[in-house]
Amino acid sequence: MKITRAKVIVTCPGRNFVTLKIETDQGVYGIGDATLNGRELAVVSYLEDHVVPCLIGRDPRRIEDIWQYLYRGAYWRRGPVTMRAIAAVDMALWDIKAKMAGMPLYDLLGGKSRDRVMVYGHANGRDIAETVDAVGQYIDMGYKAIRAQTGIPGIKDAYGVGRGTLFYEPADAALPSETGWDTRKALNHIPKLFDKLRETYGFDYHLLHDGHHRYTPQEAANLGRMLEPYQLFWLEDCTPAENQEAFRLVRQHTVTPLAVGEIFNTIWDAKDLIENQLIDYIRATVVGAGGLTHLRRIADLASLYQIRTGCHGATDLSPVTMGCALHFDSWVPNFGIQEYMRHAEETDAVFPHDYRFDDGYLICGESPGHGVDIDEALAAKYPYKPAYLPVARLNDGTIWNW
Ligand code: KDG
Ligand code: MG
Repeated sequence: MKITRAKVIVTCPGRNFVTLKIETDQGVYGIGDATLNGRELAVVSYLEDHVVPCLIGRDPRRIEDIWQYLYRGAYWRRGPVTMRAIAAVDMALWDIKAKMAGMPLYDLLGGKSRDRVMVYGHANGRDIAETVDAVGQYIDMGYKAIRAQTGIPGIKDAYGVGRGTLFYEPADAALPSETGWDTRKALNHIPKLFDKLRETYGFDYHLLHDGHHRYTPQEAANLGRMLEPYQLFWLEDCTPAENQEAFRLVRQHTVTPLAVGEIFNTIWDAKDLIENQLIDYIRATVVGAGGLTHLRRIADLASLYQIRTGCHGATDLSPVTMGCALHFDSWVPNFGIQEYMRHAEETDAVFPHDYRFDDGYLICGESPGHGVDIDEALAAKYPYKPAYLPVARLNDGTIWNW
């Protein structure tokens, strides 16, 4: 069996996506996601110029060998561009193998460990009242877990507050827009949001919050401690994790569960966090961390320390990643939760898929492979549109973490 062709498809049905389609001499094809928000065309070039030529003629069944070939063989390891390209190839190859086997992907991974996958939605509002209302709308839709973000008085466009209350799309302009940050104001305001949420909806629902790397370790520890009375499911990305040791300080001061990893590329980004039990949830996902082949390794290491998974699932991760993540979530023994930001209708139309939402859970389909396809004719109707993530600045103009 041989790979005969690999095609990179760029489309913008509501937002940009980069998709890899690998075709074989046996008529079976596989689909992978390679989207890197705000830096899409770098991955397109990496794939078209440096990966696709090396794939033609290879046996697509040798998933592990091809992964190692692209990772070790390039000499230049790791990094978001490299690992997204590898992830796209890996997803497509698992898709091909599962289609050949006539199995849904979760069966090939080892079979289901659960019937359905608990997801969390992203509720936001310009102020506390709007966010409380948005959380209520998620509860009405059946969600058991909701991440709550709110506008903060005196901060221009705080993270997580988008157009409308149930939809969030951070890549919003042809050049990066500028948002603000002020930790003092955030520390004053965020606990009030969770106080109101618990007062309104009680303690039966899981509540989450994303700090989006804005706090220093000491500030994050302070926030974690102030949020303890509200029993969060997790506090996400409370401080940057390039220095994995930073989480020790946060950990020492709060029992609020900690989650991190949406920008991690490999197991090396998480090794110290996991081995020292500095986090409770690892948020790496299929497209970010080198595909299913590598994500499995991260999850297995985490399982030794009772750390559970919580895959990133924002709108910039295409339905292809969501499909793969759901097969992974259905199988992985140490599953925690899955993020689920709904895609625009145009996105769903370009990527026909067999997963479905039911009462706060996503359920992956039974069709062979990962269950997500691409309608190429429809995709061609939505040309690429440059869109950047914003940057954040402090009041004095200093660039801050985003
Ligand atoms: O591309 C960046 C987004 O995926 C990110 O800002 C969303 O933090 C995010 C999340 O947790 O979904
Ligand atoms: Mg996040």
